[in-house]
Amino acid sequence: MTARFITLEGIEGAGKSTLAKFVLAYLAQRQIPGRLTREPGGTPLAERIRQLVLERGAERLSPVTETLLMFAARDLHLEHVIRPALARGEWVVCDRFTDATRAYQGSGRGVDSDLIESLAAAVHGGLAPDCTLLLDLPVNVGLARVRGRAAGNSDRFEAETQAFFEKVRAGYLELARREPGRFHVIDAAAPLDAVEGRVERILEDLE
Ligand code: T5A
Repeated sequence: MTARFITLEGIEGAGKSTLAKFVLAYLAQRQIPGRLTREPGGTPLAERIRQLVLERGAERLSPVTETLLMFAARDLHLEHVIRPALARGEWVVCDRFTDATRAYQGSGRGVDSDLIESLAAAVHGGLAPDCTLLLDLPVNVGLARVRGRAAGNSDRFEAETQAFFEKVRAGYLELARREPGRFHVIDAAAPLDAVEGRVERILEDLE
């Protein structure tokens, strides 16, 4: 069976991590080798870059610096985890990938899309996800889920304004509109069993 590259995207609290575990369990049940990973992160050094971009430090990160750090982490992740796993025939399930940079740094922060696309071409060339599950939900619902959990310890992104996340959400929906063959937009405000049922049907079609 051909290896697949599946990404999960959406704003904060959409349920990506919860669903990523469901996808892994689905694969395991069918004896399909699966590898769960995330961005930014996925390798020891990329996880250190993750810390840098998420922590609320004293020094401001410009939108361009943020973009470069995301791609630096992605380059490490591709070299040490994603490409080797796909080459071994494993299905890679990745919690966020370049669409997150397009939505957060591009639509959210206003970074030039030409810069983002030229970095994407340099870092992963023709490699793109086979399937992207976009978990879409109203911003206030997603933020209520994560802010309840964070209890005052929100990271640099979680502390952003509602207006920022509205731009990110709109950016994601625009990406999905442009690539309907790759994206599946899922109502993530629905009960978890309904979300899982929808994802199961999508995965059956991918096998
Ligand atoms: N980033 C990342 C960029 O800006 N650019 C990039 O290029 C990349 C790669 C990473 C941050 O980095 C930014 C975006 C992010 O801000 P992260 O930890 O990957 O951070 O992302 P978060 O979105 O912050 O992760 P969260 O854990 O907050 O959200 P998830 O994973 O979407 O949500 P999850 O699964 O943890 O669920 C949240 C809560 O909701 C419940 C869960 O039980 C949990 O309590 N839940 C549901 N409740 C009701 N109904 C459902 N259907 C539910 N699904 C989940």
